[in-house]
Amino acid sequence: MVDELSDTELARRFRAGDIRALARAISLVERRDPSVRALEEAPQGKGRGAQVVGFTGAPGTGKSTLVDALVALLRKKGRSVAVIATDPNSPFTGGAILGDRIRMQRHALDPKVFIRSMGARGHLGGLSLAAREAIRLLGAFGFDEVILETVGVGQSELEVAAVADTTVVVLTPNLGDGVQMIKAGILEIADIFVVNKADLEGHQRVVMELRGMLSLNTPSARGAGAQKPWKPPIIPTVAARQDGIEELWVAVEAHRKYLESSGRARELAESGLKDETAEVVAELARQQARLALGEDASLTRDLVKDGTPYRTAEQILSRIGSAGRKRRGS
Ligand SMILES: Nc1nc2c(ncn2[C@@H]2O[C@H](COP(=O)(O)OP(=O)(O)OP(=O)(O)O)[C@@H](O)[C@H]2O)c(=O)[nH]1
Ligand SMILES: [Mg+2]
Repeated sequence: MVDELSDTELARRFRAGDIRALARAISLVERRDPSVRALEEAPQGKGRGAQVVGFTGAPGTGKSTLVDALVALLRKKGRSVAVIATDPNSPFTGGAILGDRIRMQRHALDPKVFIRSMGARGHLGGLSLAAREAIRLLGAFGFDEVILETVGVGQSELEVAAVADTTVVVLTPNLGDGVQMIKAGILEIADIFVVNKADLEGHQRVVMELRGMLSLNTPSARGAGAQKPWKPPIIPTVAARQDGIEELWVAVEAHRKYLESSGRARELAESGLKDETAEVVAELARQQARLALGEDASLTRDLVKDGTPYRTAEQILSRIGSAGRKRRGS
């Protein structure tokens, strides 16, 4: 069983391209098991890091149908694809539970397609930390493309945008009353808009309203510098009939070119690593704090007596600091 593998055996199988070792490694990432770090530090070598396209939008807008069609297109182009579907409302992970959210069963037997669902509730930082690490593993494993699908509720759109290189926001005609359906903040995070279900009445109106909103939106934050800022294109699709998927992919590739030529790609990589590091620090500190509060009765006594979490927190942080200095021998 892959479940009982030693760390080194897991790493060996991972590097040999065993898909079950990859699945196992992602489970470890989700469980925040530190033994997976060895894999990240010694990746397979062929992975240059995969490009990540994130899809977000209200429930039922057709994200999974779009992703399924895009996977088919990418496979025709000979690219390998990993899909991570996250459900911000679900604490569950694994394959089956999100099955009805994922309409990609036809790719199940293709070894160049990897589909995985991840629950996000309960993670510090929502989905982002586990997703970032999973993406790094997928890149190291050798996948060319990673697609992230997340239902746009609460903060999840922002989290997708923080992790993806290209963020696709999916809208549909039947979402409610015009402009109001577009949540605040969406304009800022979308690199590409898809108006799916273009077979339904009202899709023209959505496109026009969106165009109007985009022309009002000053794109200064998006692409400072000498180059023209990126202007998010609006792509109508009928995902159910695979219409518009080529156009969508052309837009993704154009956005990637823009990221490279404007220097945004480097900035994004850097800020992604910084965000992730800050989250890891928070996670490690939280573990240490729980440990200290569990073991040190005097700490807890003072805390309860004074009711001053900040002071206790500072004590704990300074202990972590001095333990680190001791370990480094300084
Ligand atoms: N008319 C029409 N229906 C579509 C189109 N694309 C998808 N649908 C339907 O819309 C419904 C929802 O599709 P999904 O792909 O599951 O949507 P989703 O955004 O992934 O849904 P959640 O993951 O639950 O948020 C399904 O019944 C699809 O068949 C389209 O282009 N036109
Ligand atoms: Mg879905």
